[in-house]
Amino acid sequence: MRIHSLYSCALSLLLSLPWVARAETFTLPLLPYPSDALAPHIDAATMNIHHGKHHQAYVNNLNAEVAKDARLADKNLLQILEAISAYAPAVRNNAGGHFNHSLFWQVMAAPSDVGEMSDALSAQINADFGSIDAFKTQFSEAASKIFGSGWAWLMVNAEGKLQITTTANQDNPLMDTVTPRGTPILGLDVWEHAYYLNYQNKRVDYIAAWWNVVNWDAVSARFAATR
Ligand code: MN3
Repeated sequence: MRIHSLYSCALSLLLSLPWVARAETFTLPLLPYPSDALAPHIDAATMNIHHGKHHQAYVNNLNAEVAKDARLADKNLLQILEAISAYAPAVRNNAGGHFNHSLFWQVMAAPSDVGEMSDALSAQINADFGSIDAFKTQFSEAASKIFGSGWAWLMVNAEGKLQITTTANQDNPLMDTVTPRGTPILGLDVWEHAYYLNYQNKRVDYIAAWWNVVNWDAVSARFAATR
């Protein structure tokens, strides 16, 4: 009897601890390259602050929100984003921030390691935008015109076509609050924290340099996964 009640007590204590009951705690992913790998296009100091401070804060804040809302306890990031209208604004900002930055690191690489666009991706870009250059021009223009903080995306939309879209703050096209929706395969962060140390107010220069570090192998793989 005594052993049983001790066991019950220990069990209920364990289950009351959020990190035991939760299926997942969100963690900061490692950068897939050294922080100076994208230089001179994106400098190491920017990468260290952006990844180690900004992205870490989104992860920490998301975990704090999960601890407050039991509905989030068994949800993965994709499930949270696709039903984001159900949750507090802080969930939207920080789940978005965590997803967007996790994607951003993956779709960049050192200039010597960016690979090539797959035949399937280049064919789809040609079909949907006319040419690779036309796509890059449209994407760069969309990114440069975002007022304030946000992201530019290349996504696969509901019709299976490639589409350029932009979102404010840490929103993304997976969210049920965002129009148009789709699956992002490339994203560009145009928050000032992404470029201000090196480029100050010259967002257009940052965007132009960023094309040198777009990881086409990774973008092509994301495109293939939507087929
Ligand atoms: Mn950012």
